[in-house]
Amino acid sequence: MVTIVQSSLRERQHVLVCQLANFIEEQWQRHLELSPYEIPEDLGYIEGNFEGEKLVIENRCYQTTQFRKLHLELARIGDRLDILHCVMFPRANYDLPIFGVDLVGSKLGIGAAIVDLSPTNSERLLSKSYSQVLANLPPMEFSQPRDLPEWGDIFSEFCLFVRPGDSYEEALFLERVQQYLAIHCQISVSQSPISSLVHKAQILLGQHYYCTQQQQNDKTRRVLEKSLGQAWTDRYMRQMLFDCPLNIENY
Ligand code: BLA
Repeated sequence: MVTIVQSSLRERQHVLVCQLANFIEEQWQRHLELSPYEIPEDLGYIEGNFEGEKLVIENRCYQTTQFRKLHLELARIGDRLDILHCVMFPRANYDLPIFGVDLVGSKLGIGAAIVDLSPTNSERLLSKSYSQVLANLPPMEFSQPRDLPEWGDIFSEFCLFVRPGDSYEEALFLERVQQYLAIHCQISVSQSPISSLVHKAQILLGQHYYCTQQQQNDKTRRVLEKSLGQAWTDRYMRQMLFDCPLNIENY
């Protein structure tokens, strides 16, 4: 049993980042039984500097029966960029989608807000238990929807990617993430583990593909490389953000 301790970084971040971080941890504590997760050495709390601008990264990771890794990352670059990144990686014996959310904010507001429940099974389709509930959520209108990049074929039809136009749309986005996460936590704890080795291998390959595609996000890479250099960024993206061991023992 793990108790989550509040962090200080989020209090200095964009209000939507802070609200979402608090909500994610509250849901994790409420629905899941969290165990500690060992973060690779020196990748938990990071400080970097580039041309006098400070980069701070704070990582929280847990594991549960259903999830090999729950990851919440908060980052701040100088006083110009605020980032929330969260991914829930299921274990190979649970046929569950990957919940992912990314918020990128600047002084001008949140420029990118994306949330999805991404299927990683061989058909790359969400199961009925998910798609029926998600399809029945009340529709939401955003003034500035954004187009997914080329590597974004991993996302589902329910992926929401927008630039929230004002604080009303920020609140609307928060509500959507809350709905996706609550649905995901509820369904995942009611699922039975699978035993078929073939099925597990398919899930593992699906996760591997998800991670390979996410590693192609040049915008994330560029931001990190500027403060922390190319070699470090590569290791961080492969080992911390989107690690995907192909060894079934690690799930
Ligand atoms: C976009 N991610 C971005 C952008 C930046 C980051 C600077 C560009 C913002 C914009 O176009 O307005 C930066 N994101 C980061 C950094 C970290 C981070 C530095 O998480 C971590 C240290 N990204 C994810 C997850 C998803 C995701 C989990 O980490 C989705 C579930 C998506 N981010 C995502 C997408 C884009 C993005 C789709 C837009 C990319 C594009 O338009 O090319």
